[in-house]
Amino acid sequence: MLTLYFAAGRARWPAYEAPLRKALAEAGIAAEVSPDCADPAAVDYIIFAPGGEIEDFSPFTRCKAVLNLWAGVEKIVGNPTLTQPLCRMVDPALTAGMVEWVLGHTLRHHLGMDRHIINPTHEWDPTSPPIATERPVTILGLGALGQACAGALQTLGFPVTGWGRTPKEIAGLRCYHGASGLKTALTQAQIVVLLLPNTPETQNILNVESLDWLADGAFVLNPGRGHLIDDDALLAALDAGKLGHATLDVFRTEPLPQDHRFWAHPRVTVTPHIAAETRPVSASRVVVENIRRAQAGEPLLHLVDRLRGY
Ligand code: NDP
Ligand code: OXD
Repeated sequence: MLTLYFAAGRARWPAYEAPLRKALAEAGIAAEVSPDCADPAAVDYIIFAPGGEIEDFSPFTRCKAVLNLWAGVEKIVGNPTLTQPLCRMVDPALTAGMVEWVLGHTLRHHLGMDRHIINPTHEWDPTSPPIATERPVTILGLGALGQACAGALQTLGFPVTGWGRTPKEIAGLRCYHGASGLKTALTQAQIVVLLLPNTPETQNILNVESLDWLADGAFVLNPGRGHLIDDDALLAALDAGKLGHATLDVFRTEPLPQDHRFWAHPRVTVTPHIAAETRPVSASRVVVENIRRAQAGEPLLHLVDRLRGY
């Protein structure tokens, strides 16, 4: 009988209890799963989320893996007490949510929907937007989420360019990588979507210099992490008319402080870190599959590289 410690916050336990037990039963794994932990040395696996119960992992001497419910791991990856393997979340339902958020906000800006939804003077302006094939989109980050969003945007006809750390060949996608590829990937992009993790290398990737490479009037969508953008540079580019709009889901400080300029800026849309949520039913299956793998001596899925930070 395995012992699983649900250290992902008591508030989440009611939503996860039944899906986890069901997924364990379906996988034929005998396990006790609980949000209580009487004996850390008896725990086989930790199901974790930031803001949960654990800061010091050292008493969990028998633990074979820490299974994060979040895709982003910046809040745990540098924890010096964590010596166990760490897996991040790749959840098909979370991915679906991200695709919908990115498609929705891309289409809003692409079609210029605000002009018609907010039209207090009843202006009759029959200007048509370009069609998708005329609107280049660049996605920074070609991981689980970036690739899913790229595929969905391509299906609608957008020419999509992607950028990551390592070289990639993905059908229909122009892929660039590394510092040298960033300028090419961003140059003349009309919409840029940030789906990078927060690591020391990715902080402020959109800054005074790189914002200037975008097409005039470009739109920025950031469902990745707030640290990817130099906020002052973004606001300056909006104020100068270089950018058309920024739709931001993630921020350096969350909740976004009430006095932050993003709230009041007419060309910034704030969404409250809701682009994509881990969903208990599908995420429980992912967690349990990793427990099955670890017990069978098979490689873990979505293992975090602690040195790379994602
Ligand atoms: P992945 O780990 O699958 O992908 C990360 C991508 O970023 C990879 O393509 C990787 O390149 C690239 N990358 C990392 N570091 C660099 C670098 N220094 N230079 C260039 N590219 C780099 O992550 P996911 O796609 O699953 O998630 C991405 C992020 O989305 C998460 O880390 C999280 O911050 C955010 N997120 C936000 C949510 C929300 O609700 N707002 C919900 C879920 C996630 P390579 O492929 O070469 O390794
Ligand atoms: C995540 C997130 O990383 O919700 O999963 O941002």
